Amino acid sequence: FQASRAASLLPQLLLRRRPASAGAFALLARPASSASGGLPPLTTEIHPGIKRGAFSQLTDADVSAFEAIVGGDHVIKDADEVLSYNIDWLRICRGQGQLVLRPKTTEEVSAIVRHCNKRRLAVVPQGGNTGLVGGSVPLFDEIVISTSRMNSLLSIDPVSGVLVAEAGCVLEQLDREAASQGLMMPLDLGAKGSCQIGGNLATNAGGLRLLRYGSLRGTTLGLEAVLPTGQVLDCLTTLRKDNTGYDIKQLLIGSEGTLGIITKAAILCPARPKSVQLAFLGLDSFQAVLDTYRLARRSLGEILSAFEFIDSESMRAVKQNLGLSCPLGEHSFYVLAETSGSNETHDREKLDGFIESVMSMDGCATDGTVAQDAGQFAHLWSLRERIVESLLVDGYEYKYDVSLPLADIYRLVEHMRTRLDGRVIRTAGYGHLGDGNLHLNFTTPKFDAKVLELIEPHVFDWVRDRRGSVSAEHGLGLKKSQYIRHSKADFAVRVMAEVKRLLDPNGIMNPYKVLPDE
Ligand code: FAD
Ligand code: 2HG
Ligand code: ZN
Repeated sequence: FQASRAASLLPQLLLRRRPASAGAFALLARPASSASGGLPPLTTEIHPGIKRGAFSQLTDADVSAFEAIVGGDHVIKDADEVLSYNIDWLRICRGQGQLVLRPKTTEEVSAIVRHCNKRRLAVVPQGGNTGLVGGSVPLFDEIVISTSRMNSLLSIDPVSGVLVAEAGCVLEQLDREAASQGLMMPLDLGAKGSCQIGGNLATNAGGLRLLRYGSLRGTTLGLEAVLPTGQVLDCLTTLRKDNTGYDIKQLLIGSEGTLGIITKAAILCPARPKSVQLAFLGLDSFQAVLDTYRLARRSLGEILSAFEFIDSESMRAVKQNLGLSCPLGEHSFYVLAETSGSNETHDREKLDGFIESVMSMDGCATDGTVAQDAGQFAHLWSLRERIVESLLVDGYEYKYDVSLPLADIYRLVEHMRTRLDGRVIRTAGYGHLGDGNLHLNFTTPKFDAKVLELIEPHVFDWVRDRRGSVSAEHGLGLKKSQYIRHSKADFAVRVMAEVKRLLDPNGIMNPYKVLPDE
């Protein structure tokens, strides 16, 4: 698997073999060697302004009631065991929860929540705990309700492509089950080995192939959830078309655990592609990235399944911090363009045509290679998927996930690079170009309040001024909730608060998240 210069690329294309399937995306573990290895500070120390809501304190009688519902083995009280449920994946939030409940059924979730609502006990729903905005862990003593034991696949219909599963099913496992029926899950992300479908729905996760398969708002046909009062909302239809009244399930999708606990979902799975190809290109300007994307849309059309970009700083992070090798030389930008289709000969002709045009167009890609087997396919994807993990090795990470008009996407990175010059280890920009979604990250050896002051709210203001979104796909959680008005009209936020009050009159469901302080 050699780096191929422009001149040698086309002959190589004629010889390549292609992977039969989309390869395996293993769980991206959080690096143990991260400089932020110790316990993160308590979130309440970082955010002293947030005051505990007027919730009750947990009593022995509450614990006994929970034990009666889920069984003693599924009530975690041991402080060491509870700790991992209090800390987020990025290790920048640490809550003070004392209790974790691990229900098995919707009825158990309902009984727990009913009790909590009656007693005014605050709760946090938690899936795989891979969320990146501090939404999945407590701040104070909220009770964690983990969906991990609710992990049964309920049905897959190979004809309609509808899969029905409990919320705690891990995405990668569902994808394997779907594969056994010639189907695939419509979303894929680096955390697929740990994140759960309930968590994906709660965050409306986007991921690597949204450009092709669309958002979970479109592919979710039905959903069951336990509302903050303990009532079960049964919208678990498997129909493609159902225009009877308001689509209440959409309220739960993307609500980040603040409106209820998703317990089951029906997802429409596309057919698994028979042929998947991956081109990896080196480019020397962001304009070239945009031109290449335009060309990809035109020449690859319906088979284009991902178009991701990586800047040189992000590439340096995976090389330096994880020791991964890049098959191309140094470039300002890299692009992964993937196709998924049903006819290898046809797809291959299209990809060859695309690469030929890209390489011959002045100012477009100057270097490139194509995955020739499943191993190369997985390796090329790991250069993109493992950036998130590699940045953590630097020490402390300041993470932003924004939507912007394509023309502005990289201007923001350049602007911030200048602003933070000399103060950070790196300013890295990468993301889902096809979705207009930039992942902008800054790293320092350890937390630096001055750096944070230079970033926030400046970066959010910059995005607002260009009518972008301050959260493209990770959600608002705890970290971005105060900036919701940068992307939503004041009245829209008031309507959201009314909806929250209607469904959660006591405010017990994931407090302090998503909506700003009153
Ligand atoms: P958690 O982290 O446990 O929870 C996330 C939020 O959802 C919390 O607010 C929680 O309270 C709530 N929640 C969880 N389960 C439920 C439930 N059953 N009912 C109600 N609320 C619930 N995101 C993207 O959009 N695209 C990506 O490409 C992407 N890549 C990632 C790569 C890595 C390596 C990592 C670590 C994260 C990535 N993410 C990405 C972040 C993403 O939000 C999560 O990976 C995933 O969707 C969260 O699922 P989870 O089960 O881990 O949820
Ligand atoms: C990805 O696309 C994830 O890799 C994580 O959404 C992005 O952490 C990030 O910046
Ligand atoms: Zn992403």
